[in-house]
Amino acid sequence: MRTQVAIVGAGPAGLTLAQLLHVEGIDSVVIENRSREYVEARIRAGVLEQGVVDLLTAAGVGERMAREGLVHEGIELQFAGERHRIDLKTLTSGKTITVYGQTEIVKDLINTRLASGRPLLFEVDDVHLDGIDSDRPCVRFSHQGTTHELDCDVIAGCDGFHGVCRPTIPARVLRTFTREYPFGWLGILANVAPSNDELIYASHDRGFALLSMRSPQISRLYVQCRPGEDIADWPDNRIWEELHTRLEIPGWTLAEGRVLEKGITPMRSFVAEPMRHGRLFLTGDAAHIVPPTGAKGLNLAVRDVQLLAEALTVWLRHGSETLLDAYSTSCLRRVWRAEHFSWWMTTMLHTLDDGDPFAVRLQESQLRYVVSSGPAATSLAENYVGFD
Ligand code: RFL
Ligand code: PHB
Repeated sequence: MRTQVAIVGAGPAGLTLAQLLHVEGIDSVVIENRSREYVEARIRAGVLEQGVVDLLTAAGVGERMAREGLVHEGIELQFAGERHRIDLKTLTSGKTITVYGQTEIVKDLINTRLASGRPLLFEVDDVHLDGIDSDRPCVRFSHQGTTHELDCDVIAGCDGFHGVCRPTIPARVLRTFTREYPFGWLGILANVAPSNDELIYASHDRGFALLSMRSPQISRLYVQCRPGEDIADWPDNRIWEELHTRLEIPGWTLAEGRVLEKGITPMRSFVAEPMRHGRLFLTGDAAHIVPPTGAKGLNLAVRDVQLLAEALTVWLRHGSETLLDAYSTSCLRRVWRAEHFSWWMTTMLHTLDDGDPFAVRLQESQLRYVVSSGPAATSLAENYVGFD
């Protein structure tokens, strides 16, 4: 087998890259180690920056998103029992965010890919990269009992944090930066209309809570928990009790519904530099992780592949490597902005394990500053809606 771009991983990064390349008439093969059903059911992100919505729309995958996505013009920050609206649209000269599940984006991208007739292989095994230091890289894998060698011009490592691409880069050239947080998020999907029109990020002395949504009928809710907790210790009534305590304010109650899905996510920050080695280009979670508090992970993944698709198009058409050479540096600039913003939102909103009273007062002061100072609110807003 031979292609121009071998894409490892059919998450948002790999599938979006495949579509952007297809629009430019560039060949790719996408290989994914999980099943289509698994990939389409994995509940994760929900908030899209406007620039990401615009990119997906321009790439021809925005039709259902335009119909079903919920455009939000603001978010709410809650602390000390009071809610404060951050008017994203006004503070950013008209930018908004769209609430549309990652599962739905992935389904739309898979349908579009299959309709294009270009290859997308699920349930591949034994993926190995060869020759990333040479100009003849190759991906070996097995699929339905047959082993394959996929020769290509470049490999896009879009295989997430636990993938095989990043570990292929020699340790001596890769520098990694990590921060583990002493808490996790327990998330549920519930069959109930969202109790609020906009997202609520709540700081509470029992821990952070977030009200989000997937549609006018489905709520997505999170509570801060301890890292590595067993989900079995969280029966539904315990989750609802914490959500009521942390989210409710006088005159506002949280409606309950049947829990459709629940899971615990650890919280970490991680960056690998550089995002390129030879003919291997890392994208999305394969290169960086942010804690979900800033809603940046999926957005960063799409922004990476936007740059990569542009760089590959110029190189494959005209032979110029300038953009490819700039890829890692250009991505990392945006990545570190998002890393800082996500860390800042996380430390401002979560209860820290040691309950250090000095840190608690600093958090309160920071929250009051954000909701009472125009420039501070604008800083949050411009980071939240994303930079173009
Ligand atoms: P993915 O989605 O992990 O996809 C990688 C794909 O590669 C496959 N794979 C392999 N394929 C072939 N061979 C191998 N050896 C392979 N190893 C792995 C995997 O099966 C998978 O299909 O990475 P990608 O594409 O970079 O996308 C990143 C996003 O998924 C991630 O950043 C976001 O979900 C993070 N995130 C959020 N991001 C936002 O922008 N806004 C949000 O509101 C938001 N909320 C969240 C989140 C992530 C969460 N969790 C569960 C981590 C909320 C949560 C709870
Ligand atoms: C979500 O809807 O899953 C969501 C929303 C905002 C976040 C993280 C997750 O910051």
